[in-house]
Amino acid sequence: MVYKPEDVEQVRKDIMAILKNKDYDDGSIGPVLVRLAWHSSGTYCAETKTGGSNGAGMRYEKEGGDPANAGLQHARVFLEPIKEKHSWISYADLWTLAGVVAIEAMNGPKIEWQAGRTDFVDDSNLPPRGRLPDAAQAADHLRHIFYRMGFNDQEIVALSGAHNLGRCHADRSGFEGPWVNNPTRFSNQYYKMLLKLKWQKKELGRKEQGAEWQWIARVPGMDEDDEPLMMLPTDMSLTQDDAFRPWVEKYAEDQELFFKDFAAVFSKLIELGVERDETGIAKHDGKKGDYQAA
Ligand code: ZEM
Repeated sequence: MVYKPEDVEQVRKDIMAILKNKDYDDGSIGPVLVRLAWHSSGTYCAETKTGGSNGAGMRYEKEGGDPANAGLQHARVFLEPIKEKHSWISYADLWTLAGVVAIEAMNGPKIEWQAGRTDFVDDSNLPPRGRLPDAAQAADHLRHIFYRMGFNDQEIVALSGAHNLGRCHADRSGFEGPWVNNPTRFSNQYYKMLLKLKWQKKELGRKEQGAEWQWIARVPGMDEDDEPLMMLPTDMSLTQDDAFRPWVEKYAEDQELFFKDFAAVFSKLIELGVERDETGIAKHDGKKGDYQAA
């Protein structure tokens, strides 16, 4: 056993205690913690067995300072007092656990989480930039990125349902606004909104950030002055692709199915590349791998 169960329980409680924050975004740091867990894992390449949550490479500028990770320093700073209090836990374990605890606390499903990641990486063996998805693109790009990690079409649509949570920030990604009306409560609203609302293109003109335009819509009853809901070009591509769309429809209809599939795929995401030895510690031999093959 890597950690004592009662110690992990205490970390979970300490994460729960910092989630509500009235001065931050929509009143919760939960969404940005979920994004931290995802970006720490989403660098994985199944072919070269490089990247993934083991190692916590975002501690280094080369990965942490990647424009794709803009804003995640806030999540890491929020977790720092917990790391200081429980210095035995690795950052790699803490960041993935925080995502899981946040989803559960925001009314989402229970997600299986296992310990054992280590902070073995340093500046010399980080995955290259460019492995995370680019929101300005479409279905082909999503397949290119997520197939590399070992996901299929159904899993891509299920994972995208995390956009029920949180928002885009003009000063981070260049996109702006929340996907749903209550972005701190996990649900299948994202899929419902994708199918139900009348989406219109809005020019953003943030070319240097790769955010030239996005989709916006208002739910009936919303004022012209209210902040509209938004969708990224990649979000909308899920409704425009023949293999993705049936899953959007299923998840919009059946929240229970979405929760079940999301729990499975999120735990698969945070396990990518984490192979444990007989003591439960994640191995990293050979993980220095071929980082040329991004
Ligand atoms: Zn996101 N995501 N994401 N995502 N994401 C953003 C925010 C959040 C994409 C993407 O470009 C963006 C997944 C998949 C994909 C979350 C979770 C997960 C933002 C806004 C962008 C631009 C960042 C900002 O400005 O702060 C793309 C293209 C994806 C491909 C499908 C997956 C998978 C996720 C988890 C399972 C979350 C929770 C947020 C909200 C963060 C926050 O700060 O509120």
